Amino acid sequence: MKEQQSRNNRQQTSKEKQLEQFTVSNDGKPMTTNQGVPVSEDEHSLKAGVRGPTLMEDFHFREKMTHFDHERIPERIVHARGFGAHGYFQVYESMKAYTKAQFLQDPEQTTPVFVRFSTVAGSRGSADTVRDVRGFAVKFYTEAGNYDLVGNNMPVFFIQDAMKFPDLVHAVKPEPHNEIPQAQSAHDTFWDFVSNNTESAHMVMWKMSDRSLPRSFRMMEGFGVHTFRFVNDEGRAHFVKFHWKPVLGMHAHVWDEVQKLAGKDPDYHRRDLWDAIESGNYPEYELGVQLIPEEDEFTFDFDILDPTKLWPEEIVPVRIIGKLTLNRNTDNFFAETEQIAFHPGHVVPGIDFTNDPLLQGRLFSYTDTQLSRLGGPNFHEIPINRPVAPVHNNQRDGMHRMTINPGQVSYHKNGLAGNSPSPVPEEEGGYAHYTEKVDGRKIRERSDSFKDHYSQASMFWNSMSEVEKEHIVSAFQFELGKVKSKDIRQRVVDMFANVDKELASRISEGIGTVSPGGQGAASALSSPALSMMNTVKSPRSRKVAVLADNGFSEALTGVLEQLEQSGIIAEIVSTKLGVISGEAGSQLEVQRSLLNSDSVLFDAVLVAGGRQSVDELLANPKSLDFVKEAFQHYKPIGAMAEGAELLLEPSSPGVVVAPAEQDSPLFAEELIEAIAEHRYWSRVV
Ligand code: HDD
Repeated sequence: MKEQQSRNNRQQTSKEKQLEQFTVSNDGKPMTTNQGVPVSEDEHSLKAGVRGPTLMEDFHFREKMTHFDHERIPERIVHARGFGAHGYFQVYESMKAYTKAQFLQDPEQTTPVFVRFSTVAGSRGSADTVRDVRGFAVKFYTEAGNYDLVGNNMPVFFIQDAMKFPDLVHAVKPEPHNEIPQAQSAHDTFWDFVSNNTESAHMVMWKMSDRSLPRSFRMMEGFGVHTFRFVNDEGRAHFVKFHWKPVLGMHAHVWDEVQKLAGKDPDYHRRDLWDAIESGNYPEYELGVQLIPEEDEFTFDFDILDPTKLWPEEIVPVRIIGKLTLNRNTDNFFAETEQIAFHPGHVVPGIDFTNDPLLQGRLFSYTDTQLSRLGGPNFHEIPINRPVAPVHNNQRDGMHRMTINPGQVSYHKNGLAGNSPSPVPEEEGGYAHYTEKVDGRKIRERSDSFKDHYSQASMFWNSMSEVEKEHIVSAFQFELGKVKSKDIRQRVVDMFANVDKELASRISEGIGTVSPGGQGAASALSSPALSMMNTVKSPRSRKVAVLADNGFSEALTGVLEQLEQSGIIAEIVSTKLGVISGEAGSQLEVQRSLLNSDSVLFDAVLVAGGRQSVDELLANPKSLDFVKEAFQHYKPIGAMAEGAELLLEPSSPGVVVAPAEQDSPLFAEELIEAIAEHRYWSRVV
């Protein structure tokens, strides 16, 4: 509702205006066939007699059924499950010195965007919270054409050459003979691939880390991964890496929690994004760039074009240059989120490629896949894919062509149409590729500078806090514990001894392998920016379950007000749906019953005081489980007065107790602080 109002109040972006031309509402309209013929009846097929067969001439039935029969299109080969939203991007300061990209020049200008977040391995109907990399794909509808930044929530990748992408994907997807397991890498073929392709070591460390278990799409980083080029209007280039930094900070779930969430709410992440936007909690991410002048290409002890390497932020600082805000949900999931087609090759003047062999291969794959997914070469005409910049060329025909190009001429050069459409010189905005000098023999080989597979994997491990290390070890143990082949398990453990001996022996302890050989840590480097512990903390839009029942203490109302003021979303959870009354008669609407709720759906729990309310809750074992599980997932817990009777460990870190009612404003403040903290890892569970 809030969102609907703000949609109407604010100015539409150029993309929204364009989409509006294709938006058709059925509200209050008479029903027609696809030919516009009014339909008089829509429940019965046309039959020869009420008990007779359906007639061939029933065009309405045939049309309705034919359309239905063809409603599905192939899902994306990877990143099949995703969720998107509209928004806008604004640069903080002109980047003219580095790039002529039109949308990065003017802080006054806003550029419409569409963002699609995704998991990688699972199919369209799989759960949101599985352990996986998350896609973070942004389409900027700039005035100089569409620019797609098709990234992930991790800054490196499993492989160095696109030639191996089909192999990687075949290995991680469900095994082909029985299509098991869904949306998981915890199986033999994935780990067989890893142990035979050691370039994956660094990315596997990220995948086994908490980065794979984001609390929300709104609370994860994004990365362009590859090294791209910024080119300015003097033709000077800088190597550039792109970062998205969430304003709410980076936060993760715990493993036990995501597994439960996959059953309790498989739509957890998409629901979170949808609800946040509907309630005006617009997700925000700052855009950061790391820049390296061309002349410094070879001054690092890693190859800056290797996609299994990041540029440590402590060596090449991230410069924050703008902000992305997501402020509108889709009107139709299929038309927008499913049909959007991203491509790393959709670049605009001022942004160019490098010779990263993974990027080079991607430049082929993305258009190619849309041909079968979206049914032909005209997918750029689907409303969500249309640039807001005008499109004029001599391309014609093809499946589902929508544009009507009048006139006799569809070739270049021509004399009949004054040689139009005419190419645009570079000085006037035409895209001209960066004139990098390239020289070499044709060869199927990898550069020697790509051969260090372990240093940065070690750096990642060295940069983790003890808690994060513990999570990584148990992730490896979980995944490898599901691998049937003992040989594969052993190979993986031996491989990761090259990252860190302690890591490998800790993994080994849990999975029946022998303590590893290998050379030990490949690097002593560390990069504090890689740890999720050093992130922004905010209570905004965190969800708190308020356990209460009839007879709750009236102090609750004031606490709820304070929570709301700090942007926290409190939901009343009780034994039954309906309305509950406080000790002095105030009333609260119950949003969820204990039956259809669970602590994994919340960031924190607050138990209200009041003798009668607490007795009702104590009589229901689900409420005790609720609090216990939140405790085991390290979540902040608050309890008011008698509410503390539901706590097992009232004096643990992150457990805030209000012994007396007059303390409630202070209690609320402490609770809000605890909620911002996210998790209390020092708690013994
Ligand atoms: Fe990819 C989809 C990200 C390597 C081939 N990829 C896809 C999406 C994201 C990424 C976010 C989903 C886009 C959407 O929401 O529609 N991919 C990456 C990143 C990579 C990467 C960050 C490494 C740095 N991808 C990669 C390689 C290839 C592909 C090396 C093949 C050579 N990716 C595809 C694809 C997909 C795709 C098969 C499936 C659906 C689509 O493109 O539109 O073409």
